[in-house]
Amino acid sequence: MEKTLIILKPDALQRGLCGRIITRLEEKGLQIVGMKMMQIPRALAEKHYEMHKGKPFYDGLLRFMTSSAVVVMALAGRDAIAIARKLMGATFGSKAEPGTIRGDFGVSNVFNLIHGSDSLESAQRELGLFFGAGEVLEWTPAIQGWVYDMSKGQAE
Ligand code: 3AN
Repeated sequence: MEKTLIILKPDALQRGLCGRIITRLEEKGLQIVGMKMMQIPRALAEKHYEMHKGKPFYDGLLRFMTSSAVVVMALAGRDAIAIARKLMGATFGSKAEPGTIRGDFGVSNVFNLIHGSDSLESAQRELGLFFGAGEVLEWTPAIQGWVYDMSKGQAE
């Protein structure tokens, strides 16, 4: 199964929205395979957002992401990366469609509640940054055969 890195950003925790956001991800059928809380150290935030270095919003983004506790999750599922991105909605809360996490819970273009990896390459890189050996678990949900058609030996 494909895996993606999700971060519930400081505003999600400060506003008490973690439960509702995680519920949406779980209800869709994405499987939690790793989850922990942390306050992201500056050096880790720099690595995570290295592609944005030099952009006008970079310093503010790093200050925000390191300002308070976050929840970091590894989610697994068929097409988990694209599915999570769709559930999140567009980057800016002001533009995100209703029905998406950012569209329903936020208006800010900076405090946008959630991060999700944007490609297979990013997911592998980001999971490696935030999770150490043994922190992402292999487990099979008992209901997997009702979430996916497994009759051909793979999730469909
Ligand atoms: P997304 O999180 O939707 O993948 P990216 O990867 O383009 O968005 O940007 C990473 C993060 O940088 C966003 N989550 C957002 O918090 C912030 N960001 C991106 N563009 C801007 C901008 N123009 N102004 C302020 N913050 C921005």
